[in-house]
Amino acid sequence: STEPPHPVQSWPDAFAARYRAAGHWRGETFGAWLRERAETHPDRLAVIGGDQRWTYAELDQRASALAAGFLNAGLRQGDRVLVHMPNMPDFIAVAMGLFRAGLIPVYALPAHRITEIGHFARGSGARAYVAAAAHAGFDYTMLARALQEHQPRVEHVWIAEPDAPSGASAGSAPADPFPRLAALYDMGAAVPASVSRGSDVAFLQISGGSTGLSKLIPRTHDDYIYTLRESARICGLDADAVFLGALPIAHNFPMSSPGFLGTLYAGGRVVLAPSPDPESCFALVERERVTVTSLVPPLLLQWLDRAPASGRDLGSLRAIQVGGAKLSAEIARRVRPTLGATLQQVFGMAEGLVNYTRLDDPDELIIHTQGRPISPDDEILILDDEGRPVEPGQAGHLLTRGPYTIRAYHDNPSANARAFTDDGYYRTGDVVRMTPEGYLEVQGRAGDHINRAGEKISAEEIEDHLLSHPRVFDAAVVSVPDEFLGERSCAFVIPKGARPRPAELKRWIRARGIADFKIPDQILFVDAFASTAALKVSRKTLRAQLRARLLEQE
Ligand code: J2J
Repeated sequence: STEPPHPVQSWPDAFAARYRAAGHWRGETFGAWLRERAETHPDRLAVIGGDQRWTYAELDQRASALAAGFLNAGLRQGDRVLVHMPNMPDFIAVAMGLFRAGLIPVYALPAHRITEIGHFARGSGARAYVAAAAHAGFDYTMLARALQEHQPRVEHVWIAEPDAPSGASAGSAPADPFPRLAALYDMGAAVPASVSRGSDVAFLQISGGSTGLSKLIPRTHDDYIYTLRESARICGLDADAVFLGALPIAHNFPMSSPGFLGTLYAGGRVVLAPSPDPESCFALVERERVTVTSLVPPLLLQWLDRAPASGRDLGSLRAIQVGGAKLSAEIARRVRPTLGATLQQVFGMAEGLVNYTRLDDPDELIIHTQGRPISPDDEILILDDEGRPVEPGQAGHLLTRGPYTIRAYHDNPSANARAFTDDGYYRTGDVVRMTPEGYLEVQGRAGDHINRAGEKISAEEIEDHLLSHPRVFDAAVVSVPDEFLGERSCAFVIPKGARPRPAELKRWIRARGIADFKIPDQILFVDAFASTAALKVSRKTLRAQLRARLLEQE
């Protein structure tokens, strides 16, 4: 028998009432709005990827067919399901199918490996795992096998096959024993458009994890759909919008700001790129007349470098959204002249708060700021180290609460005690200043995570992996400015006895089953961390000292 999902600590009644009265929360659900769209414009294209082109009617049918399939297999409303898929149409069918059945997707990134997936499975109590067979040279069926060995609660595994030319797989039976996602589709099943209420948790998103391991973020239909509706409006999306999913769409940014979900909400068209590589994306922009996409700064740099000589017609692009990490003004300035589209800076977080520069803002704001909040009910505090509001225009710690910022992580009291104030503000860990116009400029970060090209890495998590090596006495991981990645990771290691080779340590960490982007870019050996006079420094101070030492040397 299944346990009910952990109760979610949500907004106090007075706040919820206010957000409903303001029209932010409307009791809409994912399952219901997809059905509505499919009824109003059944033949309009919704999802394009690989050799698939699905209309809204087809997407809606697929969502119902999968909802029926999941329930037939024995899953029950409220059960959590790990979704581990790259950009492929089935990702969207699975997400919509789970929503429709009242099942709770837990989104993992394609780069995640067994250690992270095991952690999400434990934390969410997931009963099922849906993955692509293989992607970017990695075999996810092996991961599925290891997962079921370690987490017997994960009773079900379904594997999605990427498109194969028809007949190609005929003779070759799959090597793994797992049922195929394709066999789960119960086409023609009669399924209600939605079994959920607006206030129900719709899915669990994964936090960047500033300290320790990633936390699970419960998002409700009401709060997330509010961000989709407003994001689509702020980004000018309508039925003519063609959104290119270039980043992995499991990321909160290309999922919801406005991302593929905001595009579908607005009745537009989603084009999925299997890889963010500029050449393959440019080909899709030209072929599908893409109007908008979302990029992280290093990817934007590649687009800017390669667009002029690509020979592709990129004239359909109207807006290029950039977020996930700080964009420098120099690069921001190149967007319009090179790509012929408006830059939109996006500063958001999976926990909630999202800021946008508006498309018609003066260049000054578009180039130099990370935008202003979505909602008039987003409350922003900028505090000094003692917790007092800073003077206007000064930098400080950003705290926020509002109609789409969570009040607590999923089932994690100790993280909640650190991350939320008593009156419900989320401590973002970001250091910002506010301009006289009310726009935010991200100055840096108080926490010790590394923002590597938009991927967040917890220093602590990687230190723990290093410490598991028999020849590592101590380790400290820090971020270092990097011209291309924004930041890269550097591990300082005190060896125990003979010094291991850096390549050996990297192999060791990789073999522990974690995402590649978390493997330190650089490993430096030192005899000691701090002078003996300062034996008892905090981990945070230590990391700051090591970072300073490294920057002095460069
Ligand atoms: C500087 N730092 C930024 C920016 C995020 C939209 C856009 C991004 C995310 C995201 C998201 C930044 N400049 N423009 O979920 O819906 C850093 C901050 C922030 C953290 C959140 C969305 N945009 N950041 O990146 O949950 O440090 O969400 O707190 O992955 O990324 O990371 P994440």
